[in-house]
Amino acid sequence: MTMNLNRTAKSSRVDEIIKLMKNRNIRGLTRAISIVENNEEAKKYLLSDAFRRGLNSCLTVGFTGAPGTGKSTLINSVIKRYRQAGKTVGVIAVDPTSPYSGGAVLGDRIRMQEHNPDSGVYIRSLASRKALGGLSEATKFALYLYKAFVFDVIIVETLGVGQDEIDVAKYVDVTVVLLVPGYGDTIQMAKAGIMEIADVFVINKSDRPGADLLKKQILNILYMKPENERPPVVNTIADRNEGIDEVIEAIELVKHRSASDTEERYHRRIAEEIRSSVLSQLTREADRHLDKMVKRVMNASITPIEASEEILRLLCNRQEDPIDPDL
Ligand SMILES: Nc1nc2c(ncn2[C@@H]2O[C@H](COP(=O)(O)OP(=O)(O)O)[C@@H](O)[C@H]2O)c(=O)[nH]1
Ligand SMILES: [Mg+2]
Repeated sequence: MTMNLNRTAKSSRVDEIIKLMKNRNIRGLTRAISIVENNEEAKKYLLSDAFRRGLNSCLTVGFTGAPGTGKSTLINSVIKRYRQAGKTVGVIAVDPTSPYSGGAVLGDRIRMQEHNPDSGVYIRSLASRKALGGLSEATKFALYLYKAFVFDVIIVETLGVGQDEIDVAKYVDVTVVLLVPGYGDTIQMAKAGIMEIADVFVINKSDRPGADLLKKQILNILYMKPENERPPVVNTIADRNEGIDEVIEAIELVKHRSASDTEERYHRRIAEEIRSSVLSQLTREADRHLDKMVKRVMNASITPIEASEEILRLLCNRQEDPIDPDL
């Protein structure tokens, strides 16, 4: 009885959020993101609804680069330009310290600077607590929700360290990589696999010495790519609003480059989503057996490999409706 009541309460809450989202009431988006962040059970209904209704016509752009390269500053300038063109903009800031508000208080995770939702801009930073699947999964889910809410442009600012950048690049249409002169960046990015994910290179802080040299180095590396696949390289001085139109033009150019590429990317993205969903569910299920198995390995009754095989057997036997492999 109690169970049923709970379930009814839960689904009416989900329905209400979905309704708010459909009416483009920002409270719906805010609540949906909180549910996803807290990893509540209701998240799967919200995400499935968001995926069904989400528009692929929203342009999604990731801004990535080491901390301090000027991502937040550049994004602020880009937002202003898009607003001047009458476009709505949603921003997902994975870095909670991003200065999108003059008076931003750390811990106040909903920030709207000179931008606020009534003005067509919504900015939210994601909690950086460790979630299953990492921050990139939270980002991906937030992207679903933003697309369902519908913005003309959706911007993701990543933290600028580690694997998350490369993961996030899979979920956005265009990845903009920021570099600044004088840090030996070319070597760093070659190491981090950044060259592969960049659709546009921005050399920010071009007021500093070495900007031209860095541009030359990047162009040299890109020279090997066919011209129609070569990422544009743009110089900017973000805190003076210089080069912003060129950044937007470069983003548009990449977005419209080739329909077949877009199709292929979409295919890869869906494959990745299915796989990561399968893996995270499997991980969750497998974790339930871990303690028991660790003990058995420590008692020397089985080896870790045998333990993993036994867990897989347990998971397979749980399956109630085996799917016909020929289907
Ligand atoms: N000299 C110079 N400083 C800049 C430029 N763009 C941003 N900054 C400064 O660089 C610092 C880091 O910028 P921020 O946008 O927070 O970097 P993020 O960590 O990549 O988001 C701030 O103090 C900015 O004012 C630029 O083009 N030239
Ligand atoms: Mg920032």
